[in-house]
Amino acid sequence: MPVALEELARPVIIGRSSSHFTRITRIFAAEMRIDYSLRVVRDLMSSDAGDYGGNPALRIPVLQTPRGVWFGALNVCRELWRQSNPRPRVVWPEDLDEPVLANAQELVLQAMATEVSLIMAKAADASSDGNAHQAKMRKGLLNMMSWLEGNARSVLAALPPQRDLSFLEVSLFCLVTHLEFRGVLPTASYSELNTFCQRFATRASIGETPYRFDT
Ligand SMILES: N[C@@H](CCC(=O)N[C@@H](CS)C(=O)NCC(=O)O)C(=O)O
Repeated sequence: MPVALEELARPVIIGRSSSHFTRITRIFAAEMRIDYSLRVVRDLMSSDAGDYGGNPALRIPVLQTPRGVWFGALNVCRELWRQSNPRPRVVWPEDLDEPVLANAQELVLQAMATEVSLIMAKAADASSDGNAHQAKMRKGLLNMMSWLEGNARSVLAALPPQRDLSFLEVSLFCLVTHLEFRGVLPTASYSELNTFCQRFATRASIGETPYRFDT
């Protein structure tokens, strides 16, 4: 295949190396051994959907493929999985059929979204810390983190043992390490979550996708 066409066929992840939702997709790409290029969105305050690969939500990540564009981390991960060969055994959110597992997934994604809101509010207005809704969001985030810390052991034990990867573990890892990376919350006291992160960080896909601010 000529080089230009090969480049076109290579999927493009539109995102940022400092973004936790983007990192989920980059870990999946690494685990699925999918070669991709990263198109960095430099200004997250842009209100031009074109800067986000056409995503009307003005959010990252987005995946561009010859078949079309995929909005959002879960969609992106599923498409990367569909493109992989062999396909690893992945536990997806809809496979989590026990309350502790399903609730853990809900709280991880909600905590990630709350973190985005807190970071974006601060970026837009450095004096926003005193706002009542910010205080509520921080309280909710602390509540979610203590729930996750208290339930981490049973969550991890309840995951199907015959798996290569789960969306839950990848997103949990990205959440906990991002809180520390962005200085949103100190995480040292979450010993169960830190033990999980240390173990999960031994995967090659983690070393290949460190958080950093794109220059
Ligand atoms: N539902 C989306 C959420 C993605 C999201 O919130 N991404 C953040 C970056 S980590 C973002 O684009 N923030 C821009 C904004 O809040 O305006 C997903 O699952 O991918």
